[in-house]
Amino acid sequence: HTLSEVCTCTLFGALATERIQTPSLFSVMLFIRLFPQIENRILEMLKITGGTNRPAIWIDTGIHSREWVTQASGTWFAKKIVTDYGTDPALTAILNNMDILLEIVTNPDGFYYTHNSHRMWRKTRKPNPGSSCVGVDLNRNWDAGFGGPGASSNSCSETYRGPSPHSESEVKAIFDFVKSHGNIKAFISIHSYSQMLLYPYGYTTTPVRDQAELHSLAKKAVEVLASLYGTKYRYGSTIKTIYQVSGGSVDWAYSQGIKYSYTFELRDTGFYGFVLPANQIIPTAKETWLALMAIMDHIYKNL
Ligand code: 0X9
Ligand code: ZN
Repeated sequence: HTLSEVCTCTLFGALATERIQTPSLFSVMLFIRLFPQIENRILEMLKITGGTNRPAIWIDTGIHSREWVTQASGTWFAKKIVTDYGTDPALTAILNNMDILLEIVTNPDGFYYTHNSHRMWRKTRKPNPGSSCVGVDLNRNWDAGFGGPGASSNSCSETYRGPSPHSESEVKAIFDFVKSHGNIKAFISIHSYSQMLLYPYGYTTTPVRDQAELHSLAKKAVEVLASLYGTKYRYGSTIKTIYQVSGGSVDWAYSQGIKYSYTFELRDTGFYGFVLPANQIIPTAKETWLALMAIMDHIYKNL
């Protein structure tokens, strides 16, 4: 699976703005890096750029297909970015120096399945050879403590890690992209639910070298998030704050030298869980955006 750059589109022109305002956002959003998966759907990444060869912020949503508020929030972020560029001075400064890369439907086969068969589906939809159980947990398939506790070797498990690191095409595509890009400053993976902001590691209690900075930036981000509606987030390392996770994407990203590697767990804390009511989508996106801006602003000021 190679990544072909179909189009590097600036979003600061009328074309993209127009496209992003159409009602069926998912189908029209651009734009680079397309390749077939098991059900021949494509992966799409929105690259928001105002120049060439810029450092970039990576944001993925929907790696777990049932976490619907994440894909919806990612869509809202895309619109927010193109709307606020040129108006919001902080965002404008960020985008004058950095790209934002948004992969909104990171698990398209799973996402389709949650709409048509099984709302609570989490994994991919690739059949596992020799098993009647389908799919791999894309957040256990990375080369970061792969095979250790905090993931399963059982293909029927919800946290099945897959046969080997980066065995899944959805993961390999991001792996190849991040490696070849070479200048990604932040890797932010957005999940739901739990209301947490997590930094590495998930697979070991050994603190990361940048723990102090990642911790204080997380504190700042959750404070600004709470300032809008009072939504309270816990924050800290994955293993100490949520549970042990091996083969997680942000642990891998950190191992690649991407210091600002964070996982968000959006609303709520379990009352509605994955089936968050629609009237909470925009409030969730708005408060999360404030936290993302705090992180991006910090990165921009420390470039
Ligand atoms: O278990 C997960 O993958 C995440 N929680 S969820 O309920 N959305 O499934 C937490 C992952 C946190 N961390 C890492 N990627 N290390
Ligand atoms: Zn998740």
